[in-house]
Order: sequence, then C-alpha cells, then structure tokens
Amino acid sequence: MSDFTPKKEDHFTFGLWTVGNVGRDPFGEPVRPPLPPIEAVKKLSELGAYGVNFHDNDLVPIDASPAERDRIVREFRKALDDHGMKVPMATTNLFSDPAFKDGAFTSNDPRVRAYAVQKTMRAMDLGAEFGAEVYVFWGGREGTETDAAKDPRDAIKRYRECLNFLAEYDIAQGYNYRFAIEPKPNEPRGDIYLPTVGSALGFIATLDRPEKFGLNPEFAHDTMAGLNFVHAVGQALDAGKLFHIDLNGQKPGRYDQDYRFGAEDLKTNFFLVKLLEDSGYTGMRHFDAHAYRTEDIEGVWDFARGCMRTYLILKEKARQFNADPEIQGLLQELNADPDNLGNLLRAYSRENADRLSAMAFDRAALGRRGYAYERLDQLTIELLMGIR
Ligand code: GLT
Ligand code: MN
Ligand code: MN
Repeated sequence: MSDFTPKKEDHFTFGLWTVGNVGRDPFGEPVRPPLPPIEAVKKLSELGAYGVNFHDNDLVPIDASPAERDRIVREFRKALDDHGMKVPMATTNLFSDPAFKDGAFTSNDPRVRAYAVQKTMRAMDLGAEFGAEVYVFWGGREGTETDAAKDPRDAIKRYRECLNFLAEYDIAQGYNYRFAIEPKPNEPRGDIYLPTVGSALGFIATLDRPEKFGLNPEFAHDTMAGLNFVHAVGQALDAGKLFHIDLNGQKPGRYDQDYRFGAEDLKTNFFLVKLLEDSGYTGMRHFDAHAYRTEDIEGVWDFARGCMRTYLILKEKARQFNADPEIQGLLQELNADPDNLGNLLRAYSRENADRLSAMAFDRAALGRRGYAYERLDQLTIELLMGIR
C-alpha cells in the first residue's frame, strides 16, 4: 500500500498556465498575482511532478527582444536542471492575441494563417530547445459563431494544409515531435472544428503523414458535451493514437471548468485511471486544470498536490479491482465462451461463414440471461467507497 506520494516515475506534469492561472474569468479580474515560471518549476518539483509544459508565450512574452528571449531561456533551463524537471510537451498560444479572433490555421485571412504557422514554427523551435517530444495543437479559436462566414470544407482544408506544412518543417528540422491534436466542442468559439476524439481521428487519416499525428484528449472537453471520456480514450488507445492526455475535473453541461483532477465524478475517473494503467500507456499524465478562483497561492499548491494524490489513489483502487476475487470471478463468468464463438468471429473464412450460417441460436434463452451488472457495479462502488 503506497502512501500516495507522487514520484518522478509517475510522470505527472502540469502546464505553466495551470498553476500560473490568475483566476480571471469573463466576469471578474485576476485574483492571484502572476506566478514566475521558475517558481512553478521549483515548487512542482518539490511536490513530486516530473515536468512542466508551456505555450510559447507562457515562457517568453510575445514582444520580447531576442536578447530577452535568450536570457529567459537560459534562466529557465537552469531552473529545470537545478530541480530535475523535464519539458515533455510544448504548444503554441494561437488563441489569446486579437489577431486570432477568426481562428489561426482556419482564419479567412491568409495573413493570419501564415502568421499562425510562423508562430508555431518558432514555438516548435523553443520546445525543441527544451527537449519536448510531444507538440499539442489545441485549436481553441478554430471555429465559428456563424457558418455564413466560412464553408466548413474550406476550414478543414486550411487546417490540413497548415498541419501538413508543420509536419514537413518538423522533419526538415530533425525535431521528431509527435503531434497531438486536442479536440474541444466549443468555448471560446461558438462551435470549434474537430470537436471530438472521433472527428480528430477521422481528420488525421486525411493528413500527408498520419503516423506523426495523434490525440491529446481532455477529460473536461468530452464531459462538458455529455460524452463518455473513457470511451473516447479507449478509442484513441485502440488506434495507437493516445500521444498525451489532459486530466482535470468537469461537470457535464457547463462551461469548461478545468477543476482539480478527480474533483467531479470519481467513478468515471476511476475507470479512466484503470484504463490508462491497464493499457500500459507510457505517456505523461498531464494535469490541465487550475485551482478554484477562491484560492490564494497555498490553495494552488493544495490543488496540485490533490491532482496527483487522487490519481495515485485511483491507481491503487484499480489494482484492488484487478485483484478482487469476487469482481474478477464475475468478469470471468461474464466473458465465458464455452462454444469458442469468439474465435469463429475473429476472422472471416468460408468455413467459419458456413459454420455460422448453420448455427441455431436460442434467442429466448439469450434474452432471459441476467448479466449481473448491478452486482458488479455495486462491488465497484463499495470498493471506491473504501469498504472492500
Ligand atoms: C488552454 C486550453 C487547454 C489546452 C491548452 C493547450 S491551452 O488552457 O483550455 O485545454 O490544452 O493549448
Ligand atoms: Mn487541455
Ligand atoms: Mn479545458
């Protein structure tokens, strides 16, 4: 039984923008002072995190001179080295600047699209300087409020061209990034292109180098749309496309809340952690979330501690679930296949088709069967509540 203290090998990471979130919202001003990136590195390392991720401008202010940029990079690298922290992922801010109000890669203005690609090239250079291996594309502004403005086929075509261009840039520079697309259904745009994991998977298949592209799904983004995030992650894993993951907390049907990981819907989060652990996913466990707006800096560190601790507790619960004789017995019964029919369906052959055609099924018996999912779910709930 672990004491749930995070360790480097747990691969927990935080965006600089997460612990650095100042608590601004559409109705209110910041409630916390900006957190210097070097402070974030120091404290997160102390708490047991493996690394930090950043947008280009989280680290280097957008109008910094080359000399300023060099100084910031130098000091940040020293802080990483001093505290044994990594930068496994990097990304571009293609959403804050008013220039991106009609989108970045999908804007109707070709100058904006060109600037967005240039800004991304520079941010890729910066990430590569720190050894980032995953590069995230969150197209927060890639969307519309009115479809009068843009044919969705044009938007998707422009998106594709920009990502193809950047993939070639990556190869020419020898960076070898894995590109991870992060879907979101809406907010800040009325509707965002590539709203779900499934739509991103479909889009990736149309790119010039689909093998370079995968997913960075986020718990809050599927949950706010009422979707089942565990299923989405399962599909990404099945496709070999889970390159990265954003973990946080969210209630369905709300704005993007980005709460502490596990703060909402423990059961779904349990199945999520179990899926990640059972699948042998080796990527980062990235928390893309922030402290409640009520918090001061102490509350921010409580938040960061909580994300990691809850993950580790759920991981221990997953281990218990997999070792629980009653639960495993039920699962074995449920999946029993005395007639070896799973094999029959594994691959088409003339012989299998003939065998299947000749089979008689007792439909009434199939309909009478009870699956005992009530028992199974109650056992899961009791395990989660800590009495098993
Ligand atoms: C922003 C967004 C996140 C994305 C970040 C990466 S930026 O915080 O809400 O979901 O993952 O660009
Ligand atoms: Mn995210
Ligand atoms: Mn979010």
